[in-house]
Amino acid sequence: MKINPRQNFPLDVYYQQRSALADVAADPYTLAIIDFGNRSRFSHDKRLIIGTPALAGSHLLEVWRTDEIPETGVVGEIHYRKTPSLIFGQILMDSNIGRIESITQDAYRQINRLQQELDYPQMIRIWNYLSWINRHDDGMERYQSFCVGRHQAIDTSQGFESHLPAATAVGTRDDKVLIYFIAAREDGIQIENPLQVSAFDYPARYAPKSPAFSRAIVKQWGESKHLYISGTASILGHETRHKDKLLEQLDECLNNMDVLVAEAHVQTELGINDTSQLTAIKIYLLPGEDLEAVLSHVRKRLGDELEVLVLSADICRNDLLLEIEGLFSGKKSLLSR
Ligand code: 3EB
Repeated sequence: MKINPRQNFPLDVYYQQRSALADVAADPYTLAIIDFGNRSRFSHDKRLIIGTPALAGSHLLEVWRTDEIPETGVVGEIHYRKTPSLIFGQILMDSNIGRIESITQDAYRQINRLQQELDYPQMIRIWNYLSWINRHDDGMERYQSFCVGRHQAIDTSQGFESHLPAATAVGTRDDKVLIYFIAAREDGIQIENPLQVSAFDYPARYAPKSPAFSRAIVKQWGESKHLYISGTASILGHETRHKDKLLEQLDECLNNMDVLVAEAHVQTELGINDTSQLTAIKIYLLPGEDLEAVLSHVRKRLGDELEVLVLSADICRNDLLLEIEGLFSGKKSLLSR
């Protein structure tokens, strides 16, 4: 099995057939391999297995590759690989050791310390996979406890809202808290959605401390630009739309993503116009919802060019049936140049 030719950028993200795993894992330039399964765990072959099982796209691996051989290390509970321009880190904690708030606070403090010590101060993109996200502990939904813990741990000095990473926060049905991220020496460009209240400005009823993330980030990696779209839901303003209506929620997510891609293009000359031109999307779908209906609607709307993964997950508001994140890793604009 031949693996894709390397592009000489500080970071390249692409999808590869699962049958190429051995080659990808043996490639010294591989930073990480993202895979999905029943339980969150680290694997010895550079795979990070996320406890949101793949309902569609299970033949694919997401591969992160660099232009310099990364150096591996462990600080506290964080396992990382770094190059001179970026650091990829992952932390896996047991959700039963305490409250989600304190676990989150601990994880984010460790991440923050790592960033300071190794000098990668800019968080670019972060994923949070939380055990039973809709469960109530201490009179609060776990997602809300997560928001409080995160808020306590991050730097909230003047103007911090304009430097927040793109993020995903969804629920698994295992007993883990898994967080992984990419941080850099230099900042990305924040993209917000004019149709949505910025999450960091949400009213307090969604969480006592506001969700600390940007709607999307454009990051320049050498000559290449990436777009990272946060988990995007059927939310207008700050309110959920189309309760209990799966395909209407799907359309609202995709509309929000189209707006973010268009904003990103206007602000950064990204070179793509809408969601169909992204490299890949990950659809987090509530268990029991109609997978085939989602897939056929997505293909009808977006065509066949982009990779579509559908992952089984709980969504942070219990009136949401799905949430979608997006990635553009620069390939198509390069090919069309
Ligand atoms: C939303 O728009 C949906 O708290 O890090 C999406 C992505 C959501 C990230 C987070 C939450 C987070 O509010 C929820």
